[in-house]
Amino acid sequence: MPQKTLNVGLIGYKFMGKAHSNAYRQVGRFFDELEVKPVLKAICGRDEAGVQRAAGLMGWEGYETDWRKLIARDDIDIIDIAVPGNLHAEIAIAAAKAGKTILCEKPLGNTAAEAKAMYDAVREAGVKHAIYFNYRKMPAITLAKQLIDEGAIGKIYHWRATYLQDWIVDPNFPLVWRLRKDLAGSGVNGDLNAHLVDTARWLVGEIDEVSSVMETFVKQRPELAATDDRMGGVASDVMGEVTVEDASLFLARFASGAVGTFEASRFALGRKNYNQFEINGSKGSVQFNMERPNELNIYTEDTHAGTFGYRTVSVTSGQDPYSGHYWPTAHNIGYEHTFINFLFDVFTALGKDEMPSPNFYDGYVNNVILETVEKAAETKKWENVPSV
Ligand code: 4PW
Repeated sequence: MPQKTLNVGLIGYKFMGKAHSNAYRQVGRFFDELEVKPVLKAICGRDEAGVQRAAGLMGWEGYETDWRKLIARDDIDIIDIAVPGNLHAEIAIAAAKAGKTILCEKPLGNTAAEAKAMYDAVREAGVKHAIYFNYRKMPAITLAKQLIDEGAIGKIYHWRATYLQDWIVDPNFPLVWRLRKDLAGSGVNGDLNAHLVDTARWLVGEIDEVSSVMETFVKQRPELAATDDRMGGVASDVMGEVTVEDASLFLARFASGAVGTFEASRFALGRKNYNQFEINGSKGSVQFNMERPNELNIYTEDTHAGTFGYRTVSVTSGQDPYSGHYWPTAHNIGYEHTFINFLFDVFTALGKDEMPSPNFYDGYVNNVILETVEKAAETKKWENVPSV
């Protein structure tokens, strides 16, 4: 039985709202040792019929159509922000002033300045905060982190990562919010590189300098007539400007001396959610691909002579991070579990009155790196990542 509960108010009810709602519903069921558990108090969205339907579907006690009203409610402890980036800063700063714990989708801000304002606001208010860099919580990635921390890979030389998708290759795919700078802040840089940057910072360390190239392949698309709760929508017959990049590639030097490559694109036909990285160290390598999320490929030099090569490990056993809370070995888990695991860590931290991780600091540093990547694409020079 939970000893304590915290009431959640979630803003946003489409793709991310669904992922977060599901995680709030599941976390206490699979992680029954949690001492503090979430209550799905209210979900918020502008379209009353849509948000009411989502509330019923996902099991929220009630709904609001104005986020300011949600934040003003005394019975809400946690504000969860799962809306496009243009609203993150305003909502987070208001929630911090109201003394709420804040969980926010990535990227934290649409600009580094917004992210700084958000980080300053939570520190000033003394509230707890976290950012949904959910892939850290994929058991195979957490296992990679453990192996690195134990020294199994040795000194890291290379980080080589791609985040590739292909859902906007069709030039008639409409101008959804992810393709509009005024709403999303950037294209694949904030949407996909943000994840790679977070994983890289977690596994390899801080990034000192970058050089980059960005490209927008399709510069005009049909305006959006109607949106869906995945990543698409219905095209209208009016054309509009694409104001973000379709591809963003960059080279990086890490403070540790390692070097890295990052490639994010939504024009990689055949790659659906190819969030993939390889790390090469002095003693071995690890490789992960989100399209095969339960596996980690591991190479170590201490293998028996004559049997060298990568081994594919099924990261699903009771000894593996998070996995013992779900099913027997090799009864796989997936994308939605990254959010459940994230909330397990968040509620564990809140139960101990500790700051969850990753949090707004990680979000702010991430935004600063992404902005430096944008700058380097413009100057066509190596750019130093400003220290925060
Ligand atoms: O954050 C990213 C999203 O915007 C996700 O990790 C994948 O790409 C899934 O949806 C989009």
